[in-house]
Amino acid sequence: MAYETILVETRGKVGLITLNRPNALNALNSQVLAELLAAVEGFEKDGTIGAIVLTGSEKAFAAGADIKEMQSQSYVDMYLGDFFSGWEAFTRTRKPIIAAVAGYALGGGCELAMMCDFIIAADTAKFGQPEITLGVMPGMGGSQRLTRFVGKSKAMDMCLTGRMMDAAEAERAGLVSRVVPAGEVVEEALKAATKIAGFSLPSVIMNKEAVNRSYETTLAEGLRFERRLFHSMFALEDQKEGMTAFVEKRAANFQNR
Ligand code: CO8
Repeated sequence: MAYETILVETRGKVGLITLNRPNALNALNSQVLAELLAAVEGFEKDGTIGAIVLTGSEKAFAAGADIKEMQSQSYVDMYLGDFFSGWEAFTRTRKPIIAAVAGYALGGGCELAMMCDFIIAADTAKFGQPEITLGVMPGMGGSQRLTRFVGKSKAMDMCLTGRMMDAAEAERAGLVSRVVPAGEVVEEALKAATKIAGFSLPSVIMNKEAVNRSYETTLAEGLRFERRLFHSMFALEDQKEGMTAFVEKRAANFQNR
């Protein structure tokens, strides 16, 4: 598929997707959604890929959903079209996706970063849910995911005032996992993704599934779920290889089986 709004590359075992609508600060429209989903699906099916990095430009990861696309939509258009519900498919991706965020991650851009498994931020990153300034509210998970990441007080502050959070505040608040100098953010994310892609893929996917489950269930159920997955890992050849390699004091050679 020829893409017009994203760039898609591979770096070893890592799939790299770059949002590429520079004239609109990578605003997310229906075409971006369709192309991004197709690219992610391609990497899901590609047995040589173990992790994915999603990034934007130095100025903007993404400055939100495309306001110009939404501006004249009616309630019925939005409701019958189930506008942007397709983004849910993005969150069903099994391989890990790291967001490498520089510049603006606003509205849907912040929400897209939060749909990834973790966020590595450049020190230039700015996060925000400014929808209130447009007379609306977050519509791709901002009110729900941001609250889980940073707690009620800060999420309320962000959603109700529309103010931006810089990278240092985002790291303090737990929104991002690390902050690196501008210019190094993609390399840092690729390094992390390459490390992940070197592990056993079944174990990577189960780790991701278990952490995500903690958002959806009680502690007791989550612990039971984790234990069941843990037990099942002893059916993996990679468990034998990983533990044998440790005992034999050598590097593990995982076969993803
Ligand atoms: N949508 C469309 N175009 C945009 C967007 C956007 N979100 N953001 C920037 N652009 C365009 C500008 O219109 C401008 O285009 P043009 O040159 O043709 O006028 C170009 O990108 C450059 O932008 P600026 O000139 O504004 O650049 P500045 O450096 O002056 O400002 C800002 C950068 C501060 C990021 C500014 O562009 C801005 O405030 N952008 C809008 C941020 C925003 O409000 N985002 C939230 C959008 S709403 C949303 O995301 C809702 C998600 C849920 C939807 C799901 C529904 C179910």
